[in-house]
Order: sequence, then C-alpha cells, then structure tokens
Amino acid sequence: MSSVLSDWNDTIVALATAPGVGAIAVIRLSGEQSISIADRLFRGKKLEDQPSHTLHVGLLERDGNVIDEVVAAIYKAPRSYTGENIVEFSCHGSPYIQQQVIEACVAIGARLAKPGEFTQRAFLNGKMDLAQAEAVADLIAADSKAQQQTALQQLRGGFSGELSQLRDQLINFAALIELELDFSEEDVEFADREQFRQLIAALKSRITTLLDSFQLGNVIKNGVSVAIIGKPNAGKSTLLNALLNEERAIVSDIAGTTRDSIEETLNIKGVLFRLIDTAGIRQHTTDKIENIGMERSRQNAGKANIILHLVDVTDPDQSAIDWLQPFAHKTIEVLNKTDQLAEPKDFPAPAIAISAKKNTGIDALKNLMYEKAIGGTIQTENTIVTNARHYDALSRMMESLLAIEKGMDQHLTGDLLTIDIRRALHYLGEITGQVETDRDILGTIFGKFCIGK
Ligand SMILES: Nc1nc2c(ncn2[C@@H]2O[C@H](COP(=O)(O)OP(=O)(O)OP(=O)(O)O)[C@@H](O)[C@H]2O)c(=O)[nH]1
Ligand SMILES: [Mg+2]
Repeated sequence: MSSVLSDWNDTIVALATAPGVGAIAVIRLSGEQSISIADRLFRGKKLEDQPSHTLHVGLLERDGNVIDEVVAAIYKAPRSYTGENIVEFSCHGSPYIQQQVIEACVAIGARLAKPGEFTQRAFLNGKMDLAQAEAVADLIAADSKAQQQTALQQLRGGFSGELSQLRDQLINFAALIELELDFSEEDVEFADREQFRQLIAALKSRITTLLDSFQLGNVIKNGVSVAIIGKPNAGKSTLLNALLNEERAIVSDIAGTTRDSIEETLNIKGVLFRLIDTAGIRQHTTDKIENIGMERSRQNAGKANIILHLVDVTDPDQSAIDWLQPFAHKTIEVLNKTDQLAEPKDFPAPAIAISAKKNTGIDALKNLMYEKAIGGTIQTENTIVTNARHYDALSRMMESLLAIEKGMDQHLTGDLLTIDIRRALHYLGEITGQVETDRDILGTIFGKFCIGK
C-alpha cells in the first residue's frame, strides 16, 4: 500500500490553521525528520531530547535571523495523529510569518504537504480506518449539528465497529467452509448450514437498515433542498423572507417580480435546508425572460427534495399547476394570505394555512418541513450512512449475500459458496480500507481534504 505515496518517507509541512491573519497560526510538520528539522530552526531546548506531548517556548531562526517567538509542541511516533513524529509550531498569525516558517522548514528538507496528506498518513499507519478518515473531512466541512454528530459518530469508530463485527462473523463461517474443502473426500460439513442461513439473514437485515439510513444521511450531509413554487404574486418571495426572517428577496405586487431563482440556507433544528425562491408559474406568457425563469422553476421543482406549493387563497383563479402532479409525494400544500379572509376557515389536513406577510403559521410550516425531510427524530446513536462510497459498497455486499443465499438454495458446494463469501467480505473491507484499496479511490478521498489536515 506504500505505493500510494512514493514520497512516503518525506517529512511534510503545512499550515494547519486557516490561511490569512489570525491571533495564532499553527504550522505542522509530520515525518521521521520533523523533530530534527525543527531543532535546526528552534532556539531553545533541544526538542529531540524532550519527552513526547510537551510544549516549549523558543525563537525560530533562519540563517541567524529571528522569524518569530513560537511554542513548539512535540508528539513522538507512534503517539500522534499521523503515527509519525509531529511538531506543531504555534506562531503569531501573520501570513508573512506563516510563509517564512514554512519556507524555512522546506529549505532544510521538509516538503509541502498535499491536501489530506496528514490524514492519509494516519490511515496508512493504521491510526484510523478509511471510514474514519473520511469522517475527518466531513467533520471539518460540517455546518449543522446533524452533520457534526453523524461525522463524529463515524470518526469515533461507531460505523467501523459495526462493520468489523459483521466481518468477523462472516470470516468465521468462511473459515469453516474452507476447512470442509480440505476434507472434501470425506463429505463432512463443519459449517452448520442452518446456522449459516440465520447469519446471512441477520447480515441482510443489518445491511438493509444501513442502506435505508442513507436517504437520511444524504439529507444530513447535503442539506434538504426546498423549492417554493406557485403562481405569480402568490407570495413566494414573502415566504422566503419570512422563513429566513430577513428581507432577502424583492417583494412587490407586480406579478413576475422574481425572475431568477434565489437560494438561501436555513437551519431548522440542526438540519440544513436550502430554500429556493423561484419565478412564478403562469400558464401563458410571451415574455422571453419570464419563460426562461419558469423553465428554471420547473427544473428546481424536479430536483428538490421538498416542494412548497404556495397558493394565494384570495386568488379567484384556483386552477392547479398541472406539471406539479408527479411531484405530489414531495409537495407540501401551503395556503397563503389567510390574513385576507373575512372569517377564519378550516382547510383540509395535509395543507397548511399561513400568512407570509403577517408571519403566522411559519413555525408550524418549519416543523412540517422538518418532519417531511427527516420523518421523526434523528437518532445519532444509530449509525447513519452519509457517504455514497459506503452506500455503494454496502449495496454490493447485499448482492453478494443474496447470491450466497441463492447458492445455498441450490445446494452449491462449499468451494462455490466461498467465492461469494469472499466477495461479500471484500466489499465490507472496502469501506474501512481493510482490503487493498485502489490508488485512485484513495486519491479521490484524500484529495477532497484541505491542505494541513
Ligand atoms: N395580505 C397578504 N399579502 C401578502 C402575503 N404574502 C404576500 N403578500 C403580498 O403579495 C404580493 C406578492 O408577493 P411576492 O412575495 O412578491 O409574490 P411572489 O410569489 O414572489 O411573486 P412573483 O415573484 O412575481 O412570482 C406582495 O404585495 C406581498 O406583499 C400575505 O400573507 N398576506
Ligand atoms: Mg417572487
């Protein structure tokens, strides 16, 4: 696996904190030489002689010129994030100083780190499995509570632990069946077929739950897209503003005010919603720009996870927008301008009555959107699959399990069953990186990281 990094033995350096001005910037070195490189720049105690996990104040100098006063933190292999020697310099957060420190490290033998290279090394050194490494990237990118919680659960090994249990059970059986092959002359069965069937059924049910959780996982990771659709003047832009609680979109009594879609994010109970205000839909128009806007509304409706179909209750024309029909399953009917009704009226249940202008019914609508997207509460103790790569591997694992079952129905011999068992194990191992992982896959996974992580 070391072929993945031809420059595996290099000591790498990168800015670990966000680029730009800050109170403090952290520059991180990892690799066998990192402490000796640090010692050549650091005027203070000899870092090489200090115990792991200690902090030291000193000056950083290059060719006799002081760059900054810094704190050096040292972590000795294997007790570090990457499993290698790590030095972290906390310096003053000016971009000039950051650059000087990094250049000084490079001048005496360190190399600039590639995106995700620290975490990739952590993976290659067995500090975490692949699913955990991916969770690091997710955690850094998390901008809602739900994202942070699912990523943290995965980082702490919740998902990996579950997979390795499934894997152990299957390996156990594979071993017994393979043992039978050695005794094939004698026609013995070490692996109780009935027990094996039960195991496969249990695995299938567990994998199904994980696969099902992906829908929710996807929502958590990418946010829920919500298209606000309705006729001109229904109050779509007013509703967007009411949901966001700010005057984001232009509102006017001129039909056709919104021409292009506007997208804004909204956090409801820790889940990210992406609201899209669209151009109003009318049956006939010759206005070229309006037509383009309506086409865009239609596309947004198709792609959205949820559609808010906004209807103006005071509009004498209550005709339906016919192309919305196929999206009924993901549509919430929202009746607007109920403040204009002479007397309160009850509307049939799934529809919700609001006044976007007077801000009534908005919280109830938010709850409904949350329910529709999440369907009950998120239980982050349960493993939620958020990663398409994992989903793919689990689906293939499922196919292999079905093939095993079919094979047993057909009374296939052990050697044939083994092929499918090995395949199932392979897909399971792909998730955690327990099997030889494709170079390209690793490249894609770690390429998505920021430099310095
Ligand atoms: N009385 C009342 N008026 C509303 C309500 N919501 C919106 N309006 C008014 O309806 C008019 C149209 O509102 P917009 O939000 O611009 O409507 P829109 O659906 O975005 O319209 P287009 O962008 O043209 O498709 C404005 O004059 C709003 O003030 C409401 O709940 N009650
Ligand atoms: Mg509008």
